Amino acid sequence: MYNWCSLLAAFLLTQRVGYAQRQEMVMMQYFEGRMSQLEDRLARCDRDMQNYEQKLYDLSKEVRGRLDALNVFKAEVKSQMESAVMRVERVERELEYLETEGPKQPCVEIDEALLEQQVKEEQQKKKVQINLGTDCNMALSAVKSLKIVKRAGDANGSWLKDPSKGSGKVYFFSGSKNSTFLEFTSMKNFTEGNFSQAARRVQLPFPWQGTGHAVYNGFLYYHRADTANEILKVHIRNLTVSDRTLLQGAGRMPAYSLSPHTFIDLAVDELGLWAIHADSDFGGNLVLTKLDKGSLGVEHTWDTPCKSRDAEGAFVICGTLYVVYNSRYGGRSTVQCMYDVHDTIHSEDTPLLFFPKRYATHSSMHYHPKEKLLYSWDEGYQTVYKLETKKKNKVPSI
Ligand SMILES: *[C@@H]1O[C@H](CO)[C@@H](O)[C@H](O)[C@H]1NC(C)=O
Ligand SMILES: *[C@@H]1O[C@H](CO)[C@@H](O)[C@H](O)[C@H]1NC(C)=O
Ligand SMILES: *[C@@H]1O[C@H](CO)[C@@H](O)[C@H](O)[C@H]1NC(C)=O
Ligand SMILES: *[C@@H]1O[C@H](CO)[C@@H](O)[C@H](O)[C@H]1NC(C)=O
Ligand SMILES: CC(=O)N[C@H]1CO[C@H](CO)[C@@H](O)[C@@H]1O
Repeated sequence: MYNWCSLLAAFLLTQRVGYAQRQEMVMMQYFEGRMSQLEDRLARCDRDMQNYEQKLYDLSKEVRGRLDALNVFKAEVKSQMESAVMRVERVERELEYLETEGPKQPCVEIDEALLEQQVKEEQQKKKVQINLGTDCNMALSAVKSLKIVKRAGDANGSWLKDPSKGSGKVYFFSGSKNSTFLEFTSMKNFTEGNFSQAARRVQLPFPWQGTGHAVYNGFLYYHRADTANEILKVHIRNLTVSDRTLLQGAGRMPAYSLSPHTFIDLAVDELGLWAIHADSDFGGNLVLTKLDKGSLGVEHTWDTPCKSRDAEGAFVICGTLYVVYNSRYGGRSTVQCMYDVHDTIHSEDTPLLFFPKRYATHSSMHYHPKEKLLYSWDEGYQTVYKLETKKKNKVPSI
């Protein structure tokens, strides 16, 4: 009984073991099947992936190709637009120049107007002398008319007058670097004279750079070429260097991004001599420095909020810096930033001041404090802007 029982148990056990073995094999087969299915899918996936990558690559190649074509097209359109604008601008200037060359001779009119003004100034001299320094509370209110006085010299350059008493001389700096310049005895000689004969050709002991020169009381102040920031004061008659100074912080970037040759711009106003430069340590903003006319010593320096980016020039009136902006292709110049060292004028409260002409590229602007004129250089044309001023609004400090 016991044996039979154990036999049965053994039989059942082997059955069970056999069953378990079969079960295992089935499972193994099942797993193998799944594995090979998965492997198949993986392989398919791989192929798909490669396909997909290839397609993506082809697509991006095509897109790149089209973008390139588009860029070429864009550049073409842009350059065509630019040259069209430039041509319009040229024709416009030629027309204006021819008009001024006409029988009415407005250049002479200017000269006469200036003479008249000078006579009046002579009469008012005493009054002016009392006012100077103590009561300089003028602000620019408008840039009025434009006169094209002459067409001479390079595309870039500068011309200016000596604003000190009794001098009507005109100084002419063609180009952006040279060691010579021309001196004319009067505006009349400049506009009418035989250009090569009327002028005195002055050869400086050291070359100048940029378009930011200033003349005052028979002295020329200029940025010495091939130095970072050396300013020279040279007596124009005997050509001796009477003073020199280094303008700290200047010379690492152009003062105005649209006039890349000028690193230091000098200006004369009712209060004296100023230097304008852009400082890369100061976000490329303009720095205004008051210099002593006599010794070139720095009297004071102001960091202004005015940017050098897209600026083409600047001038100072009664201690207020006016910065003129334009576009790279020449457009309508606008005073968009001012900085008043007396803190009575604020850019935010002042409307934009537009220049009268539509297309212009100014390589220099020099303010004449007595005449209230801006002597500027517009692609080889010597032009004069008449400025209108008003009394500064006394803003009560809060
Ligand atoms: C300097 O000016 C003279 C004429 O004014 C010109 O002939 C010469 O080429 C100029 N030099 C440079 C370096 O521009
Ligand atoms: C201007 O000067 C040049 C030489 O300096 C001379 O050849 C020319 O004839 C002069 N023109 C006039 C109108 O005097
Ligand atoms: C040049 O002129 C200035 C002003 O008249 C004078 O101070 C200076 O001594 C002169 N220099 C020479 C070398 O003649
Ligand atoms: C004049 O200056 C502009 C930059 O303001 C420059 O692109 C141009 O080449 C200059 N022209 C000459 C003749 O030097
Ligand atoms: C006042 C003066 O110097 N005038 C000069 C103007 O230019 C002519 C030559 O074009 C000279 O002969 C004059 O002397």
